[in-house]
Amino acid sequence: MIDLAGKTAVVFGLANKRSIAWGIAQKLHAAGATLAICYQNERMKLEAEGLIAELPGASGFQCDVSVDQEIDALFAALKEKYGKLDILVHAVAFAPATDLRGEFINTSREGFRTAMDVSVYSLIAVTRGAAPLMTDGGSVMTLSYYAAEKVVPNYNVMAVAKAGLESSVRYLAWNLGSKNIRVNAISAGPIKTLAARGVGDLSEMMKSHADRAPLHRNVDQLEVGGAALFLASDLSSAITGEVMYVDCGYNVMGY
Ligand code: 0WE
Repeated sequence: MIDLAGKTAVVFGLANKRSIAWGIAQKLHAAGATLAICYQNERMKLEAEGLIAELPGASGFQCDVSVDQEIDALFAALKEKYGKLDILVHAVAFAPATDLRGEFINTSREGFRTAMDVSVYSLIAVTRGAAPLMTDGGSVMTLSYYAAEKVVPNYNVMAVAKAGLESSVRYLAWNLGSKNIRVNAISAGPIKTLAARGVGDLSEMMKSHADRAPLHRNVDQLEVGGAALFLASDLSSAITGEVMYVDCGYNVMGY
């Protein structure tokens, strides 16, 4: 079993029990990590704190990753409480709903800016906050999706953001390698989360994903959590800058 006793992890992106962040938090907690779990705002607080209370020793923090002062305040609080960080999980994305349907050519400047800011720049910003606390090295991970490299109708501006996110993973890996901080992405198959709920034909997409994938099923949040646990642990000590697929093999198919 992987043992993360004595390791501290900060997790961004908890909204509810369907969040990928929650699947990852549960797995890291079961391995013995101390958890700091972040939710976006007051609106998310009640539900998030209810979940966090299920994990003994875990603490909740409010942090909107699109606001620099909130990131600064969060890492000051984490430094005060834990002294050191080992693991960072970034499970945050957002694009305006109007830009996730219809014609890509009509992507708005504001939608593009928002998608890049919330879904890509935030990884750079939180990694910058965490790096000085990762004094024994560390593992940073984010969540991506196959549409970063092949067209998935309607994913639109989020696909451009995920491509930028995967590139940011490589540049952060290169930047932080000398500090023994590894940076990777998990490219998860489609999962019914709050973020995916607004997607019109998601059920149909998931069915076709299950049909075509070598394992003939969909992935769940805890399976993404299992891969995150591996990336958080020393078992992955030579893996950085990588995009790891947790998609039941969907991405290997050509037809
Ligand atoms: O990354 C995602 C979800 C990203 C997402 C979803 C929303 C919906 C509600 C980001 N921002 C928003 N903003 C909203 O207002 N996925 C991988 C799930 C997903 O989203 C899709 C998909 C899939 C799969 C959007 C269109 C087509 C397929």
